[in-house]
Amino acid sequence: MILDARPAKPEARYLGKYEVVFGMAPSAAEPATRGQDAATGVEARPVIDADARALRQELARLSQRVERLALRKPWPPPAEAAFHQLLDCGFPPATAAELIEQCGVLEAASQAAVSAEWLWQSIELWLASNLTFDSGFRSDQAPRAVAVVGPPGSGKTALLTKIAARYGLLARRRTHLLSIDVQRLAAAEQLRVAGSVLGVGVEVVETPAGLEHALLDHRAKGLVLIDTPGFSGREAEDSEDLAGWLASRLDIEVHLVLDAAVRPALLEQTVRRFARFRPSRLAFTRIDETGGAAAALSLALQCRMPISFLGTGQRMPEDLELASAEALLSRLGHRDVASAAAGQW
Ligand SMILES: Nc1nc2c(ncn2[C@@H]2O[C@H](COP(=O)(O)OP(=O)(O)OP(=O)(O)O)[C@@H](O)[C@H]2O)c(=O)[nH]1
Ligand SMILES: [Mg+2]
Repeated sequence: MILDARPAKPEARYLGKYEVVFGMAPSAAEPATRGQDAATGVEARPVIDADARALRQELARLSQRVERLALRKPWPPPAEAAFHQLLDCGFPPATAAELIEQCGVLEAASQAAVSAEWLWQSIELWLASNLTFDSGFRSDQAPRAVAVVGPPGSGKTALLTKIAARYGLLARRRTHLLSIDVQRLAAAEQLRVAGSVLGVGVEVVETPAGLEHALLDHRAKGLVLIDTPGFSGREAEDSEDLAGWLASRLDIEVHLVLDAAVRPALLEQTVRRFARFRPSRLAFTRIDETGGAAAALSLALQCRMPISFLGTGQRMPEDLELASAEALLSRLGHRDVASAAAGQW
């Protein structure tokens, strides 16, 4: 994964234009030290091979991107300045470069009269028209069943309870909460507490078959919300049944819940890891924390998936927003960055 990527400092420019730090995730390296599975004594080589293959593919993809960046011709000064401001807002270098190249500012930027304001408006316009925002709850035909999936601690349960309050309770829809998180007792307990505060039924099941039965039992409900455990990279096997079942249930809207404060390269990896669940939407939490909007915008651009909700704090249900271009762009902080840099142009 990329740990850091930024334009090289002046004193290191002789080495290259960009400084990129790569790292190997501990999950990929750990089985190699064990060598054998402790329980079975079987060599753990297939896992290592799979991890190494994934790592090689990841490195090849990343080096292509870095090469593209390093080989690019310098742009006219206003476009270069906008590129560096996008980096300052938290966009990864590859996405920032893609934005400058695609949003149509390059030709105009070669004319001396182009203003910083005009450049930013063009970038904003391009972003707004190339991203999709869709919670599934805008129309009267709200989804009947919604599931949240994602890595541990990304804010799934909090998001689900906010949806239950806003689109269940306040919208006067009969709502039921389901959880398939039986290993972590605290997780089910968290949902039970939320259910009792909201006055909404909560049921904890152990298997996808249990979910199937519960959905049948509650078919008369207007909204059924399904919470799932946070699966880390090492738990791919544990999540297989659930992933297969959710992928096959086209009537359930699956939202991949991501912590927007996480490094963009890690978020991209997570999206690939959760592709097996066939999520149809991305929801971003911790947007209230710094740098979240750029990560969310750039990830949605990369994986071309609609953004549904934004978690903007810990209060329930106030800190839930429908995702929109305005909501994310207003949190980029780029106006401040641009006005700070205006003197240089
Ligand atoms: N600041 C902030 N905190 C949030 C937000 N969403 C969730 N949190 C906090 O993040 C922590 C984890 O949230 P959970 O909803 O329990 O996360 P989870 O994905 O269900 O966690 P697991 O079930 O353990 O995988 C809690 O303390 C939440 O209050 C958000 O939008 N902003
Ligand atoms: Mg949870």
